[in-house]
Amino acid sequence: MFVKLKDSDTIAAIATPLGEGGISVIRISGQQAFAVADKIFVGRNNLAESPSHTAHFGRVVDSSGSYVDEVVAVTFRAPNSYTCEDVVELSCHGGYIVTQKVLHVILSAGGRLAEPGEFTKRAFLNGRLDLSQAEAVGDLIHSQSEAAYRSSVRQLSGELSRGIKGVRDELLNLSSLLELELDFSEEDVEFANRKTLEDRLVGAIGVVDELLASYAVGRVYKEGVRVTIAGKPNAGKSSLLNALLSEDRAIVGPTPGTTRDTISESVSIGGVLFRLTDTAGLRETTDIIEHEGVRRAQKEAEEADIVLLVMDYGEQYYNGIESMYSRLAEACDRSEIRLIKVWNKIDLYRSEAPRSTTDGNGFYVSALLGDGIDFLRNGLSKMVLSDQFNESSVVVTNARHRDALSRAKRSLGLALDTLKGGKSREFVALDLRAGLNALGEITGEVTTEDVLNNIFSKFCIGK
Ligand SMILES: Nc1nc2c(ncn2[C@@H]2O[C@H](COP(=O)(O)OP(=O)(O)OP(=O)(O)O)[C@@H](O)[C@H]2O)c(=O)[nH]1
Ligand SMILES: [Mg+2]
Repeated sequence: MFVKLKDSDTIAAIATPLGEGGISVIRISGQQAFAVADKIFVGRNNLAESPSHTAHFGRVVDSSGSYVDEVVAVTFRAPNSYTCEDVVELSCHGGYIVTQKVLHVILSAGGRLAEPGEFTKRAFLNGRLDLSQAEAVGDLIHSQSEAAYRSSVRQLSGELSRGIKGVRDELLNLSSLLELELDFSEEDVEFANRKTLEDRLVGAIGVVDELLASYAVGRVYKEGVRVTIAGKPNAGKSSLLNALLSEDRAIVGPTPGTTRDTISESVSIGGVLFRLTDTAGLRETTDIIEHEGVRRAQKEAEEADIVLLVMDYGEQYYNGIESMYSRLAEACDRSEIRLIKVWNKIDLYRSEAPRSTTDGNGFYVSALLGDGIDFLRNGLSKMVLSDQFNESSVVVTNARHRDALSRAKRSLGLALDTLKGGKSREFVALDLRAGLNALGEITGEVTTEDVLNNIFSKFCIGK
């Protein structure tokens, strides 16, 4: 599949966030970038005649020559720019109205307003970035934790691309050997030893498998860990949420049933983003609204990575706690969710509560006073970090990439089966191609306009 460059329009957009600030940057890119900029820029030098990578002080004027703002224009000549096209960046005063005015003047002078992500899309179409790197730019901008930041920087540097390229090159070799054989099929020659072919295919599937497996960690890096706080009414779930967030986010109250809906907040612990959800207490209820709250609580728990089961420490010997725990444990087990017991209100049971803040039976905290909370925080981040791959392994963080890898794995598996079954080489070659194409989708060697639009429409305008 071939994607053509959409057009040769010269595009412009505000590249900095809207609002008040020291400066705002407006970016112009395309064949006419210098011509458009020179129509509105009055300075000592003509920009079109200035060398690349130079800064010029001047004024922006509208078509009637009226003063709009004082700016610094920076020139970038193709291909040495973000988009690989001619680019002029104007730094004007950072204010909502002034920035809009400068942009408006540029658009009147022949620029077109850029679509979301269009600058990065052009960088991709012009070959400066591959698709997974372009996606990393978006991830980098959106990253909300140290882990998300680190994984997007690594992807931007081309780490995933290199991993994919390694397998693709290997498969391309195999594929061309097979296709060569097909060309000579009359003579029934074998260019590649079957066993070697099989081994190399198994090796490639292994690499794809490893990349697929890394998604479990990659998703956590990018989207955070979903933690549901569950437990009986009044156990102190909302208090625990507040303690973990270090703010009074959820309403806490002495009457059971205080929380009726779910409340979610994010917090970064040990560089990893955790999405904490407080839920309504788990019990059978007759109140319709609370009943709905409980239903949502159960649903939240099903979609979590970790469930914190909050229990009043004093209730440990009472009936019901164990059966609630085992019911939840069964459900969590089925869905591979980690269930952690948090015994709360230890301040009320000083004489009997264990001295350590954690043991095999869970964590011991006082959500009210903050005792043991740091320990629980540490425990949560360690749990996730111990799942991590080592720093040097390539991590897949994007669902689109995971999907492409799964399809590649399926096709390569079929190719291997066919090869082992001694069936026709045509089929092996066909499946191998399908696998190659699926891998090519990740880096964008194989792509469609729809896929690109879908990816870049999620970017902001100006990126
Ligand atoms: N002494 C003590 N009281 C606590 C502690 N944690 C919570 N409480 C109190 O227990 C009561 C219930 O706390 P919440 O945080 O609202 O409990 P919840 O589990 O969210 O309750 P529901 O939303 O009704 O299910 C409040 O009066 C809290 O102040 C604690 O560690 N020690
Ligand atoms: Mg509550």
